[in-house]
Amino acid sequence: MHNERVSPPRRIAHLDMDAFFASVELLRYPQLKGLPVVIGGGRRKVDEIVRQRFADRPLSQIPADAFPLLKDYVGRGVITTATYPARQFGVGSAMGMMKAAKLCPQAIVLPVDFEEVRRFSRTFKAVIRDIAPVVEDRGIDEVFVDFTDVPGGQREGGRVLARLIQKSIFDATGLTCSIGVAPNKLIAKMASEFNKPNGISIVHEADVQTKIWPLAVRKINGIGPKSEVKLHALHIHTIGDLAAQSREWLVDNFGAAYGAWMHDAAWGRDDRPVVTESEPVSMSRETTFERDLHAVRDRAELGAIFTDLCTRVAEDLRRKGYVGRTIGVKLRYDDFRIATRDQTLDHYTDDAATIRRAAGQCLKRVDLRQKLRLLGVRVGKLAKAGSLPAPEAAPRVAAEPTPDLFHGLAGTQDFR
Ligand code: TTP
Ligand code: MG
Ligand code: MG
Repeated sequence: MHNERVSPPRRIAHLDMDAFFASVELLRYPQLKGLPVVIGGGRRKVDEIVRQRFADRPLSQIPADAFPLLKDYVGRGVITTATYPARQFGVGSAMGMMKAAKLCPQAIVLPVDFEEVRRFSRTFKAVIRDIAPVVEDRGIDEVFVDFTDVPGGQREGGRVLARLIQKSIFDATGLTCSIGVAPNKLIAKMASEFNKPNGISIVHEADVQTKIWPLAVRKINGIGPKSEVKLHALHIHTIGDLAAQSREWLVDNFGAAYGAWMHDAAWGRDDRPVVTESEPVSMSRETTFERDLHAVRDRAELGAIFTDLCTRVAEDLRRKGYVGRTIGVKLRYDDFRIATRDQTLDHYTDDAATIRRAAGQCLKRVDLRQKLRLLGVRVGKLAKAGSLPAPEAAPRVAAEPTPDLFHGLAGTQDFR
């Protein structure tokens, strides 16, 4: 046949920003480049003091030795991320700050600036969309991009386009990222980590044995800590070990769907398309307290935090243009047990008072005798704010007081 069209092979990129929250801070404080810096602690108070002390000069002129250090940190915060120089000391995401201080006492501690981080997140994604339109949002600092039909997207397996995107993001923001380009999302996601930071990694189907099989099973996005434990118990450690098992055996041990998926994943098979507009399923805010709090003895403090969480979820909804119908709470007790409760309303809302009232009702259904470490508020069953017929769109609640547990603060006067 003379007019048979051969479609180009699928080339999917996964792009992930390098040490994202920390890198955003380094744009503000370039004098800290090359130093170990960790993001954590949660409040801007610390560096506000530094800023006030040096109010006479630009931020970039504040001496590096004026910033707070990890060794002086006292509290229960965890590290959100760390610069690559800090990672050399074994410090990284999710590690307790006091523990990290033992590994790298000289690291500088900065709080996260969510507004700034979100601003850069939007900017780098817009830069990518200008170059390659098929982009799937995968969170604050990462995306999948379909290179297949983008002009130049096939050159050198995608390396040429990846380089262009890297350079364009750097020119627009001063931030670096790492990109993996592969036949599918599953492999691209792993590949973007191969040459971090500021790296590009190209993987072809024929490279699966050499580049993917030596990796730990946990590197497959979708194999979590529980499955890892079970696989280890079965003497399966690498992806290659997994690929060596028959599909039937995996199905017997892990169930029809998961077992078959694991087998495909180990062989690098994944047909999922890059989905351009992914709608969020829910929005939530949660906070871990500086010290454990008790529902009665710390009523005022808990109530204030609770109100603040509801207010912030409501702000998130409005900023992103969503309304939701299921309101939920999440608690973590001092022994780390988690409790969640939710309630579905008969209308959609993005109203802080409505959310607080429903969340307050959920709280009544959990045991509050034990001290709490964490409190969270979630709004689910989302819909686009403009997409609903009139009666569905939320009636705002009347200004009647809200009876609930932290009653010292209940009521609408809490809303500023
Ligand atoms: P990651 O992309 O996982 O990490 P990173 O960008 O800091 O570093 P890397 O170069 O290895 O990609 O996460 C992106 C941001 O998300 C990170 O900067 C901070 C935030 N984050 C958390 O808030 N909590 C977490 O547990 C993790 C892992 C990240
Ligand atoms: Mg990242
Ligand atoms: Mg990431």
